Amino acid sequence: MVKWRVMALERTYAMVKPDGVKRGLVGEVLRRLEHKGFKIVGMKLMQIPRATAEEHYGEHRGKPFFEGLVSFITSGPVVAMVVEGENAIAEWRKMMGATNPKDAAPGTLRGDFAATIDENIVHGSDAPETAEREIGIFFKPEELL
Ligand code: IDP
Repeated sequence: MVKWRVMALERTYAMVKPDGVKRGLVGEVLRRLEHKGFKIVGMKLMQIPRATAEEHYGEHRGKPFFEGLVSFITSGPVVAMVVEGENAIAEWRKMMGATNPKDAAPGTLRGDFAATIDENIVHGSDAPETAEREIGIFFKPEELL
């Protein structure tokens, strides 16, 4: 039986979190994205305002780690990116590795570089609707080239 794999050209929101920027991992993240063949269509270094962080992580509001998460993500500059490629959403999530670095496979960014769930280096949208929402939070249409 022939199995068809549906490929889709997608855009996802990718971010190097403050710990990744502080630890000098921006180049490593970009290297992996470019080697994978992804196109960077938007990119900026920014300090996320608190209200933006609360909106971005809105689904976690009310959870015990929410305040810590917002404090952490606003604690220093991040590199915000829009990445385009075939199945970019799922592929970038694979490259990141599991949310908890203890479960992240070797060869993934979190598996190779992160130690704790609170500071796990990178972010990536988890679904097409999330990607659209997150890209809209961080980028104006004219910032995507
Ligand atoms: P993701 O970053 O892999 O998409 P999410 O579930 O969206 O994971 O959670 C967002 C971020 O919140 C995670 O990257 C992690 O830093 C933090 N987080 C998620 N769950 C926990 C938890 O149980 N304790 C502490 N931090 C958490």
